Amino acid sequence: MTTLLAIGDMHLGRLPAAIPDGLGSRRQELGPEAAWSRSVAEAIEREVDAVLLAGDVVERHRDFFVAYGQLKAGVEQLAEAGIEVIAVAGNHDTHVLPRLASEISSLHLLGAGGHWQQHPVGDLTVIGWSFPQSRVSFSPLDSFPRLDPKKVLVGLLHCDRDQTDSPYAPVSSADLAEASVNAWLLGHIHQPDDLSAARPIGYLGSVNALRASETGARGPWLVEIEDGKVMMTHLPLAPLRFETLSVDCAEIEDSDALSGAILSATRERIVEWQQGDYLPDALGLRVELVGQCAISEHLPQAAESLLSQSQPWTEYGVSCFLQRIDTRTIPRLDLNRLARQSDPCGLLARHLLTLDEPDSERWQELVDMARPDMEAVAAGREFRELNRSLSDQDIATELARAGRLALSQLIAQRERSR
Ligand SMILES: [Mn+2]
Repeated sequence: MTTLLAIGDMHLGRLPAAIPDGLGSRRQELGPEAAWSRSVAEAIEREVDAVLLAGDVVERHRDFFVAYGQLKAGVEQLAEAGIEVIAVAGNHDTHVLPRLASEISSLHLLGAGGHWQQHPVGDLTVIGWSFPQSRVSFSPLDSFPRLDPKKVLVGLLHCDRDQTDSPYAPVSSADLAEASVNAWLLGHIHQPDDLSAARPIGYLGSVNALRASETGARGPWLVEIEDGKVMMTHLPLAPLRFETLSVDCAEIEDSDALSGAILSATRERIVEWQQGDYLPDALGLRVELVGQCAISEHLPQAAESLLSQSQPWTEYGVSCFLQRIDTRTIPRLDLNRLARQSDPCGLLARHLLTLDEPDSERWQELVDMARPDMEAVAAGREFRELNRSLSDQDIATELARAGRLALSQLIAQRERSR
């Protein structure tokens, strides 16, 4: 068996964003350098054959010395353990990575100057391509060699998938699928893909959360290759993690109860993670208050004051902090009574009742009607890195939320005009 540790966008030199003042002194130990040291330790512990870096290893050109020190220490430890390090350059480190590779002897740059290059590791071959300049508006796959590989071939590439006009090496999913590799390990987009398929193709994601919007598990991937089969496992060892936490406010009758509800939801989440092998050192919470709530209209203000007064706290050794709180609760409404009215409120109430029946034809009609508008929003530039497609259920949930808000506002308007 040949094993690899594959690392996505690392951005050495960047400090993690959205750390509260209370944890400011620990910023360094929550950043990319810490994620890199942990990955190095993991690679040595697991005795992998090689460590693969999918580009954007370094944040900027002027981070040469920072990256030199940090990368060199890790690469040398790996070399001592007999583990090779193979990297491709991305759009952030087009110039600095080749310079680092020429200074650090056991760091191999693959595909320099935009020429596909192969490198043997154990029973397999890694093939990669590096950015020749920081903007590349053509697909590197146009020049992918015609191969008839006898051994397992693993592709390593920094690229922008399915973004035709991108200046960062645009490639299409179809071209990726067509290339004669057993797996594509990609860099650039910070949201990791599901790589559990028999032929994994996708983004490794950032190795540590660099922004608060990078929610969910982050870390390197263990790649195990045996009998021609590729198996990938995400190792969420990032020191900093941001997480979306939905808190159901159905039982909350008083704004003082909000902090307790958030605390217990946080605890529950960490207990879940304790079943696995890794806990982050720090956890930034993006709380979403959801559900039907009796004091829905008071929650935004309660949330704002809670957020402004909050301090980091520790739960099972994890430093937790509130990064934001969004109120998405809906007022409690008696839909069955309202649905009998022959006015706009009645119509809206009937639609909302339909949205509770996902198996009905009318439910599908409502979802289909809303899809074009919602897809246009989801495709917007600001959401692109989320790499998210909308399911019918996503649309129905959003329609129900918007509908309930509109309905409660209609009722409030009518009561005011009485
Ligand atoms: Mn990039």
